[in-house]
Amino acid sequence: MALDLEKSRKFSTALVEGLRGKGRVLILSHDNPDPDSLAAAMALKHFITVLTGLPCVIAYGGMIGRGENRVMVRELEIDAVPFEGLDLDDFQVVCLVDTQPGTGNNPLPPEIPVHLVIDHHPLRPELVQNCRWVDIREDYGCTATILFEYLKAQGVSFGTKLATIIYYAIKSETQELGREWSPADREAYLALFPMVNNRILFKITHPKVPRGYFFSFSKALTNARIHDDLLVFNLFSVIHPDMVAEMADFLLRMEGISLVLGMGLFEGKEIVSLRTVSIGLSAGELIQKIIGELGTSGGHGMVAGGQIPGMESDAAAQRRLQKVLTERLLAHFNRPRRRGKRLIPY
Ligand SMILES: [Mn+2]
Repeated sequence: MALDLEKSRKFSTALVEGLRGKGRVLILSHDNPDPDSLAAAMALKHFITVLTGLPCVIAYGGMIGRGENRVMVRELEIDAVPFEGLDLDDFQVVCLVDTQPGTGNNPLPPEIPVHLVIDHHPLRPELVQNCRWVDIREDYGCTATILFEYLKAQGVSFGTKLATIIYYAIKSETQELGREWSPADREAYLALFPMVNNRILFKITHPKVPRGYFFSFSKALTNARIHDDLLVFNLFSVIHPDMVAEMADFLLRMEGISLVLGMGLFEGKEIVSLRTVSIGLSAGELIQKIIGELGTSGGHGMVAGGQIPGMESDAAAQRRLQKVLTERLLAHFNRPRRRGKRLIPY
């Protein structure tokens, strides 16, 4: 058995008992939420609503930008609201899914107490020491899989929409069980498959995208520099923050490239993305080394991201930052400090 139903039953039973009689619940995903964090939030909301009757609000920082995710939210009726504008005094319970307090990738001010954390990113003990319930499983490919376990362990039934949400989360987060998946993710994926609305799933995986999307492709290609098996690209300004990660995945397809570092500016914040196919390299640790004191970052083995606040929008500042990040990357691998070859020659 891959699913750890015993652990999930114990944890979720204690959670339900502790929540009884409390007031409104806030469920927060990470900034610019991806399908995994939205699915985990929706599943947690369903779980709490069914078992305790407490009202829940799902909120996020940043924006939902990627075409697939926008279709997912619309077609599967994900009722998440922007964090901005919420009054935190309205909530008695605060939950974080797919993120941890104070990591820099969620909108919660550090002084606000967090009661529940469910995540699969590397545990940062100092950040969760004051939280009452913590379930962090670093060996899981998806946070949504942990929530699937709670629903199963407690015998909570759910419909085709939530099944499709969790299924798509596992599909996209693990690239169809190809990247950083665990046996539990696989079991959840297979169990959900018969319940999925495949007509909606097709709409999600084939979204229409704005014209600006193709500008990003063009910029990613023309601004990419290759240092042997490393590729660095700079999108300068982007139409939404998820664009950087999407282009990083795209460029990682190139033969001979084992690692991609990308960056792009959105609303004064530099969004940095790192992708690698090298097993054994920790992308999460490497990005912390590269971004260092400039901002915040984190991630898993093959996928990581970071953000640098207060960036100037002019091209010169962008090039300076690109130089700094590239030099740190090259230094980590003991490579010579060169400008790198262009991906597309003039
Ligand atoms: Mn995740």
